[in-house]
Amino acid sequence: MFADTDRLHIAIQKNGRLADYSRDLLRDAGMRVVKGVNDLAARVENFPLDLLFVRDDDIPTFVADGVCDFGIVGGNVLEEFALGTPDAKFEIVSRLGFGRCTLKIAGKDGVEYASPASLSGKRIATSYPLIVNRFLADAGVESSIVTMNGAVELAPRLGIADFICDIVSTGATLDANGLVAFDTVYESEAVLVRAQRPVDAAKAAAAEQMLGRLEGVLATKE
Ligand code: PRT
Ligand code: ZN
Repeated sequence: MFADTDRLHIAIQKNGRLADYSRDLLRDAGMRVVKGVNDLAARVENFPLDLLFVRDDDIPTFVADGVCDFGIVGGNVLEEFALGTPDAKFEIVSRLGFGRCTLKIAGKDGVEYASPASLSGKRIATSYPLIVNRFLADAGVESSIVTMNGAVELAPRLGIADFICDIVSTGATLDANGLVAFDTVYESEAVLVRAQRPVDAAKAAAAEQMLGRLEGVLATKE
């Protein structure tokens, strides 16, 4: 399927918080998705577009490497990738208004936090070490970052870290773990990201047409 270079390719999350929204956005833009030959990919029957279903973490790589022309991914995931891959060639085309969440510094209820300076010399557990590192550098604070790929909210109780920096939406997870949010590190929502590489005229025209339709859908949701 991906040898078919005449068609546009968009990477979207296979399962998870962005998956349904991403499919709905494409559907609302008039893309009729037909079932794929496998569960990794699907074809749009009325537009030269193929969908690739992947883990959200892989979407920036697919776009930056030019395997896909577009991707829909959380701004937080894209930002972490961009900080680690400064030469990556991509651009954010639109903010999509779903998947909103905030990366927050949190700690045990009762821990003292007045400003980022309170993090000095402390251990911070997070899945977003580069975003946290930038936050600390901007504040001129030195802390040690403990990178965890999941269950970050358990770190203070396990004695692995003094603070965490994790995604918060309702705050229920922090609550359930006896944690309190102290500071905001990054505000996120899903974004449409585009590879920056030359494509032929037909593909470029299809891309513009798709972007026009997506903008139309987004405009009705503002
Ligand atoms: O399988 P795959 O790797 O593709 O998915 P994933 O499990 O890594 O990601 P997924 O589906 O959980 O999240 C995808 C994207 O949704 C994230 O990268 C964010 O951009 C966005 N998003 C929006 C969130 C949340 N809201 C959110 N609440 N991602 C995660 N959470 C977590 C949060 O960390 C907490 O543990 O959900 C839990 C509940 O949050 P509260 O505050 O409502 O309790
Ligand atoms: Zn993921």
